[in-house]
Amino acid sequence: ERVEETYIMVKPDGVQRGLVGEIISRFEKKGFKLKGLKLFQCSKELAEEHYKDLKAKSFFPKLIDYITSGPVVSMAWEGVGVVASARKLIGSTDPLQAEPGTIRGDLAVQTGRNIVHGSDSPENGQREIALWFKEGELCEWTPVLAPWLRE
Ligand code: YYY
Ligand code: MG
Repeated sequence: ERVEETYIMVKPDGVQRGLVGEIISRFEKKGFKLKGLKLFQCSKELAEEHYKDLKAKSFFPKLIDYITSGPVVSMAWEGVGVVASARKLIGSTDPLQAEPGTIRGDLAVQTGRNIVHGSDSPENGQREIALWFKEGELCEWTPVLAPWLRE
C-alpha cells in the first residue's frame, strides 16, 4: 500500500460559484489528509505548464483563458490510493456524463466549466504539487483521526 499525493484544484468557476467549501468537504469527509491549501491567481505560463500534455488540442487556448480567468483554490491531498479515488469523487470530464454523487455529476453541466481538477497519476500528482506549491507551503502533520480511518 503506497501513500500517494494528488493535486486537486477548484477552478475559477467553482470559486465564483461559491463551491469551494463543498468541494473541500468531499475530500475531507472521505478521510484523506490535506497537506496544502491556498487561493491563488495563476499566470498563463503556469497554466500552460500544468496542461502541457494538451497543448496540441483545439480547446487549449480556451482552457488556458478559463483557468487564468480568476483565482483557483490549490490543494495537495495525501493518502493510500488518493489519486484514483479523487478522480472517482470528481467524476467524468464531461459533467453530463459524470455519475450523480460525484462532484462534477452533482454540481456542473459542461466540460469547459467542470469546476475541479484532479491529477491523473501519482507521477502527475508529484509534478503538479511541485508546480503549484512552493517549499514551505506544505504541512507534515498527523491527524488525530488517523487510527479511526486506517487500521
Ligand atoms: O482530467 P480531466 O480534467 O477530467 O480532463 P482532461 O482530459 O485532462 O482535460 C483537462 C481539461 O480540459 C478538462 O477538465 C476540461 C478541458 N477540456 C475541454 O475543454 N474540452 C475537451 N474536449 C476536453 C477537455
Ligand atoms: Mg486531466
